[in-house]
Amino acid sequence: MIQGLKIRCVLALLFFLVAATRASAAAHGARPEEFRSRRQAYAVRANDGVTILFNALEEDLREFAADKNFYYLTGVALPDAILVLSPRHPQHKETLFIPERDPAQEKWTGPKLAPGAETAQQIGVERVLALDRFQSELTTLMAGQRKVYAILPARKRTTPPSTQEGHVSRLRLLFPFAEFLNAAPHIAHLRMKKSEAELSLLKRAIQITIEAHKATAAEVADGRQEYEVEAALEYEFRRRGAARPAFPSIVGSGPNSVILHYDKSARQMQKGELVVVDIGAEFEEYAADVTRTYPVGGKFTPRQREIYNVVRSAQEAALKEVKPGVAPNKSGPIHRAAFDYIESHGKDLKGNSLGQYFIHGTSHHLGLNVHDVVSEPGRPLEPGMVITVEPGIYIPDENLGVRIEDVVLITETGYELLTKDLPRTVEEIEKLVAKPRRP
Ligand SMILES: [Mn+2]
Repeated sequence: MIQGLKIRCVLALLFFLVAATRASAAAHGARPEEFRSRRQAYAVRANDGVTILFNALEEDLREFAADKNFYYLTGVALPDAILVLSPRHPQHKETLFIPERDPAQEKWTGPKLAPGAETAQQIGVERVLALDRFQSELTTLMAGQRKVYAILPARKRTTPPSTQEGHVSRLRLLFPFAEFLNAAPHIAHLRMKKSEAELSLLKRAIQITIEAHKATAAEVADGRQEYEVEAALEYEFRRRGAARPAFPSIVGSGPNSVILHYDKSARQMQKGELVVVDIGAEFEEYAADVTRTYPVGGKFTPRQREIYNVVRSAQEAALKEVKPGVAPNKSGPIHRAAFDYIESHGKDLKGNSLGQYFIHGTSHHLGLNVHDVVSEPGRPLEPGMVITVEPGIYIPDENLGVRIEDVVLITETGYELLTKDLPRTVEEIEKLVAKPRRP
């Protein structure tokens, strides 16, 4: 009996260890093998050249964050790192270049990964070499190749050039005879469909955002400042494990409720106003994006209720159109349904229809970026894609703005509402705001 018990204990311990390991792998989302398979899937699309990706970050970022394309293919956010994919090279298909460790610097900023086999093993990349070998190795990896895939600037050039542009111009000098092609749409093509591991991170970011909405709605009170609501929301993000807000939080009351991207949060709220709260937590690089509109003081006026319900029904009409095969852009049926509903219900103070006050699109993709990448405009939805559905009406003459934004995962037959745990009806919203708030 004792022996058996011991074995059972050992088995239980083993099981626990296995479970714990799996849990921690799950907690960190995708494992190295998944990042490797993403690189392989990418290389199939861009197999006629060498891809060079910089983990390039722009100066205006508050803290170091990953370049999302770079992160998507590597799972690491290492400053100054460069990934080279060379599918046609006889030996080396993937090489990551990272800076050598700097013990003096590490006293300030903590230990870093070192170039070498150990790091390669750990992150699952074939080779990890020191950054100062980049130029000489690249010449070898490029041998016989004419095409270079890199992230080419999407919009017109900025002055001074972005970090990414600077890197790419130096590459052009290095390989004056190469043909430069854009890697971005190929990575975007893959990024648009989320894997199970990605969905678990995205759902976590969304759940944190929902909890923040619920915990903070009661802060929307007469005489309070918008920044108090913002602070409470971001406190809830961080204490639930989010790294940061995925974008500047929008808390816009009264006249600010009609400004789509108002992010100053510097106004005192007054009873009888509406507040648009458009927020998203970032969890392990994945962004949520969920909007609710709350009445200050806890009661919608009859007019606010009327407009709110037009937006809510427009959202329902839009959701009915969400399924594989439709384009989620402004010319597709999702936006059309939302717009048509708004255009045909309710009036402004002059008796005009309300379509003119719905000035943005209904949907965007959501993922590593809050407005996630698209490989080509109007690409139809497929199972595994994640989009927002967010109609709104903004009437400046009435200081009346309403936006309701939810997130859906496209399934084989339609969609799954990922934000179902956050109330949307007038009555539920009023109840949330009326909850006792912290002193
Ligand atoms: Mn949005």
